[in-house]
Amino acid sequence: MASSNPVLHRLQQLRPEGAKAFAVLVDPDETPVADAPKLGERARRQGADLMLVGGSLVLGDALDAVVRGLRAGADGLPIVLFPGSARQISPEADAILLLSLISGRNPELLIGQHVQAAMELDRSGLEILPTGYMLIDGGAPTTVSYISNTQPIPRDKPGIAAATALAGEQLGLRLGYLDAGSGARHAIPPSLIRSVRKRTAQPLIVGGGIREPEQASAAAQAGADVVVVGNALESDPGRMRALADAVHQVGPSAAQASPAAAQQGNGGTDAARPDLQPR
Ligand code: 1GP
Repeated sequence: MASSNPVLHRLQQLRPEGAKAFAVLVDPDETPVADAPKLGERARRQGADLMLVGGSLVLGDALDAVVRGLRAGADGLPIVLFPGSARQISPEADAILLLSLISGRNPELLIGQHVQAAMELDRSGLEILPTGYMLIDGGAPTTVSYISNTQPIPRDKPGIAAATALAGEQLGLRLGYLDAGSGARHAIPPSLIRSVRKRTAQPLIVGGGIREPEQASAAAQAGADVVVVGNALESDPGRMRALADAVHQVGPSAAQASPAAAQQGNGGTDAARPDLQPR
């Protein structure tokens, strides 16, 4: 029987399988609608396992059209909304990260926006992924810390990050997301990821300031189940394959990860790519 929460179900399977996923973040304001199918196709071909769509400040009204375009090109890759506000809901996506900004103390982002969005979300048919969202200091103020009017967790305080993530899990949130913010000067230190990973069982998403395959690999090795890259791909889409491979190589060997993929003759590390397609 098909799971009623297919995306969550697959994300929860990553850790027991020892597999790692690579997510491409798409900012709908930076993506012309006409380019979306090409972008979706590139993500599919170059090793992405899912696409996140959103931004702290989405000013345009092309969200539905961008998601439709991505879907046309991405051919089955899950498309998950990563909203900066209650206005960023599109029933065209598969799922939505319902973010509680648990590193901050801004009630709007802990419950206020959620109340505003609740009825629309209920009607949307989107799979809802309740997520403990934690901003970690990335070395300079980012759009998200400014817009959210919250202070990030200091990058040298892994204990605070671990306790915050654990509190989120105890509150019933299903995913954790450690974010240094888009375009962060420094990615999140592996030691901080490791301490959160040690204290929590929920799937852990990590992003912000990851530009090089070595950084993506370090985040996955430290315990990220999903590694997210946005900015670096906007400026250089050509590096997608290397980033995806770096993440997948941290997972199990190709044959263990996906015998089906190996049989289909997918070359290289594509065989180690987890199957995150909704089913
Ligand atoms: C930001 O985690 C994401 O919310 C990705 O960050 O754009 O810096 O890759 P980058």
